[in-house]
Amino acid sequence: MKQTILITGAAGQIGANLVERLTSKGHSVIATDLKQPNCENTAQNLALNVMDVATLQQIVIDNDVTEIYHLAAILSASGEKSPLTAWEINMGGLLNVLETAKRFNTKVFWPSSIASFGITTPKHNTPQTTITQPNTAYGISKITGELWCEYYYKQYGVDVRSLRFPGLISAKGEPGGGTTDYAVHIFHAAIANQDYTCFLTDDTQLPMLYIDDAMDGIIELMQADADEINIRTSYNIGGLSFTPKELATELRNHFPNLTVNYEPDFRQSIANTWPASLDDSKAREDWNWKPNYDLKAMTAKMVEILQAKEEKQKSKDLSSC
Ligand code: AKB
Repeated sequence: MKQTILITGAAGQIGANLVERLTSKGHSVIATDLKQPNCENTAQNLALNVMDVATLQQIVIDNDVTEIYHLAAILSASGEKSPLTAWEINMGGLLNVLETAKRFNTKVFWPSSIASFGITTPKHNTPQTTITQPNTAYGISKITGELWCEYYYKQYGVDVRSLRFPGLISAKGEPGGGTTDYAVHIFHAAIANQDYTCFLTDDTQLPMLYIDDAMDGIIELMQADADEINIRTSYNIGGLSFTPKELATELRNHFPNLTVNYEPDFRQSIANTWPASLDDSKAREDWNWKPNYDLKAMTAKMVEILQAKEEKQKSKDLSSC
């Protein structure tokens, strides 16, 4: 069924890909971001500060919005630089969206993160329900957000659904301010024939997911019957799990001369508190979650897309000479 969908944070990594996926499915999409985004095939592109609940609600009223995908957030590394701002934006934005959903009966998607876990959480095959004592401001906002989602569902019947995303790898939409961003940056360096300096150690194993799998996960979760959704905090979803060294080795199958140096910075201490891999069996059981990309397939796809983009840019540059 055709939905009227409001996306916040539409210019970000998840947003840019989700706008494309949802418009291609024929939905009417209103793309919003702090600065007016420039997304293609949308009904509207609007500037929206998620802290401004009046404007948020006016957009919902004016357009009869049926679903909100609330993606605007400050990620882990940026959050450690300004913890209180991360808390205000991440929590304030989510509560504004949940209040709006309660008032106007809209369905909500909100991404949580592996940052909801902490150093006391079992690191390997991290269970769905386990110790959640996050060590970052971003993580505190994510685990609290999960509890608010469940609260709004139980108290007010708000149909809010969520996934705990690992690091996302995409050729479109740059990640910004995260700890897993290295896994995208390294591709750009390889394509440009440059050395790459990684801000994590070579053996830091983290869960990751290719963007097409992440998009499938969102769409499948949102399309599932409400009675199949047994978790109203947030579902673990896993796909890949690798170290920078393993990714570099796979990339060398495409770029044999790639050199990677390792200079861990403050992001290392964030990564050290996160899981290495996730148990996503609840998502598999409840709504048939199944990722399609392994490390080899993801790397080949990223290289194919980025090389095609580069070729296109080169011929554009040539024709404008
Ligand atoms: C980050 O690195 O902050 C994000 C995340 C795992 O939530 N990509």
